[in-house]
Amino acid sequence: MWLPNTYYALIDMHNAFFRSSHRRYNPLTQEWVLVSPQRLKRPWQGQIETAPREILAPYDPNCYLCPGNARAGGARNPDYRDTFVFDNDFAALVADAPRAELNTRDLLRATSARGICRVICFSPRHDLTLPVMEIADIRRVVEAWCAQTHELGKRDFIEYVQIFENKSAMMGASNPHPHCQVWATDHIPSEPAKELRAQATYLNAQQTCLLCDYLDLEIRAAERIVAYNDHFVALVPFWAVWPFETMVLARRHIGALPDLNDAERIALAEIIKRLTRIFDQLFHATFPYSMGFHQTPNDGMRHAEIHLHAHYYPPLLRSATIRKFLVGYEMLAEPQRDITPELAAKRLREIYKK
Ligand code: H2U
Ligand code: ZN
Repeated sequence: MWLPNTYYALIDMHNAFFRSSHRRYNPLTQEWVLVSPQRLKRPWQGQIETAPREILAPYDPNCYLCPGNARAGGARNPDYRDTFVFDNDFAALVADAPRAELNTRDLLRATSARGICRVICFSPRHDLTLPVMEIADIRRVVEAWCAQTHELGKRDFIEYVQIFENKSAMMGASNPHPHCQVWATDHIPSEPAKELRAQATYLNAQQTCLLCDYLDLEIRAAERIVAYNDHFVALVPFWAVWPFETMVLARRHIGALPDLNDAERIALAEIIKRLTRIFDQLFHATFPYSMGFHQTPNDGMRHAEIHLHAHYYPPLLRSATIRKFLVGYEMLAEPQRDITPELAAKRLREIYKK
């Protein structure tokens, strides 16, 4: 079936085209995803399994993130009251790595990588998670993200500050104590670099921002929006790979976390609480994900193309125990999904309404 160029019109998601196998394009990565909605003959009628929530104590004497406890590196945490930031004792990047550039016929290439890795504890409470924290306390976490971005970003050798959170053991988090990581590097890593290239190409061609335009289309279509407030929108992107993948976009065209004004910092805290609550209610369990922000590099260039956003990549598919793996066809050929992004967004949105 041939589809007309839909640049000015919104595409009709109820078209037969979208009920059968098709590919969707991710303009941020310039990659494709295979969507197979016909494989979902009876969506969501299967049994929903629930995993019992782990009951945690507010303080765990064996936790290396709890206040007053010793860490593996030998340091002892202070008796902190809200957020706490420390240098990762097992940093993936070091600031004094030897500098070199190796290249043999463009086939064997290596370059030095220097950086600073930190851990941010969200709360002194071992048993809290973002969805149950107060908005005022999540706002302190937002402040820590802004402050770390600013502080590490202004170091002369740092070009990019990546903030990310691995939530739950399924995603590789080493500890349930609420925390995230910051890796600041002397280079722009591959994922943000890919997105920056695509955003710059779009800006050059259209003279407008890719994500401003995308957000405008999504607000008008309304089919993939999960939650919103005055300053942020959470949506399942048209090109989502993970079943309940979500993006949080700033409504204003800003590039970096420190650019957020007071109202936006509160709004970011609010939408994070709302989205993570929706996630936890979906399968009545702690919802695992990896999330992180993409923001302006600190390489001294202007970067008018970058629009601040967060990606949430959750692996769960049908229940708290059934997860999606990117294997087989996805490793060898292209990512694939069954449930459409529209259906995923509807399920998430309806949880909020309840
Ligand atoms: P993850 O849960 O996402 O793995 O983050 C925890 C980080 O905490 C991890 O990178 C660090 C690990 O290196 N860590 C310390 O810095 N000190 C410790 O005592 C244990 C863990
Ligand atoms: Zn703890």
